[in-house]
Amino acid sequence: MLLRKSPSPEATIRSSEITPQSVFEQPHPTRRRFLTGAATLGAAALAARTIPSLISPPTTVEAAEQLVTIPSKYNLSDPETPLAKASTYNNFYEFGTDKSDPSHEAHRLPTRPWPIQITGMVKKPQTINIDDLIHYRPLESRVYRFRCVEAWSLIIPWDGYSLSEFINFCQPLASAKYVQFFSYNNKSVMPDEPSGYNWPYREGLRMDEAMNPLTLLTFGCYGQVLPNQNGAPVRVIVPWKYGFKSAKSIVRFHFTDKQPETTWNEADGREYGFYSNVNPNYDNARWSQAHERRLDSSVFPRNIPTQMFNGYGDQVASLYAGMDLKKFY
Ligand SMILES: Nc1nc2c(c(=O)[nH]1)N[C@H]1C(S)=C(S)[C@@H](COP(=O)(O)O)O[C@H]1N2
Ligand SMILES: [Mo]
Repeated sequence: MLLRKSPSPEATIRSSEITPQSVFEQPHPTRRRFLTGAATLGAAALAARTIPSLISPPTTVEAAEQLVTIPSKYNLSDPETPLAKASTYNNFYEFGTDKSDPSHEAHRLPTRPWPIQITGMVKKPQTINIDDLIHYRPLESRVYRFRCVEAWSLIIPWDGYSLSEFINFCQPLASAKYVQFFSYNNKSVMPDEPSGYNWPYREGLRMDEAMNPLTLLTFGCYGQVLPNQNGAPVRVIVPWKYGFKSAKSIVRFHFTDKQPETTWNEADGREYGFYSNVNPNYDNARWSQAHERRLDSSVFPRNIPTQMFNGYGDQVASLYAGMDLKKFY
């Protein structure tokens, strides 16, 4: 096998400590199900990181089972957006442009088998499979602020590990300065994919952004596998940038020395810059970005002041020292 298997979470945290701690810190129904699951599976199954739901992937949120995750130091204490909201109000244009389209259409996405290509400026280009990627490192549950350019925001517990761990596995050459993400693209399961864009969906990060420990290679949310509409079986989450930087359903990681093309920058470079850091002082061509609306079970006005870097300035502002963020928007 190409990927080295992860040490189990028990290597650093005893299984007896994992569940009570995460349930205590993040009480919600999913974690309570996790408790039940852990009791049924037992410590041996947990140690082997058995994830039955990933072998035959669920097609609905209700059917999705939990992932085995360990708590993270990156958690926010803000109240979480209900899963029912986070999984029914989505942007996943390949499945249609209405916010409700992906939750109706994305069940067609075939999430197994799911080969992932590693290409470009790496020591050795190769293809790996999703299950080896999931098992590579213990998954952390990280409650992140997530902010879309259209000014809605959510608080979501994402499950994954730092993208940096995977990039180190890829062994990029020293000359590689960027990593580009390619999403799955297949007209036969995406009949409503709008014309006027160059598919597949592409996004990218500068290497130091990609290596920042906050950038999450994400396999689940709310303690279960990602609903298809949220980017199953693997996506990135870049919490200090607008949502479109967080590419869904990734099939290829490409390393390059040139700033890569991205779908939204190509579609409208005036509105969507390569960097797209959350910035209340810099407006999108059509909207003010100064305030946001927290997506919740009821409709709220756009009355929350947006924070620079989505509130993650302590961890990421240094990446942009000396850069004019109005020029590099
Ligand atoms: N492949 C792909 N990834 C994508 C998109 C898309 O249309 N296609 N939309 C982006 C946008 S605009 C946002 S706001 C987020 C939404 O993620 P969520 O539906 O999990 O909240 O996904 C991003 N990733
Ligand atoms: Mo977005």
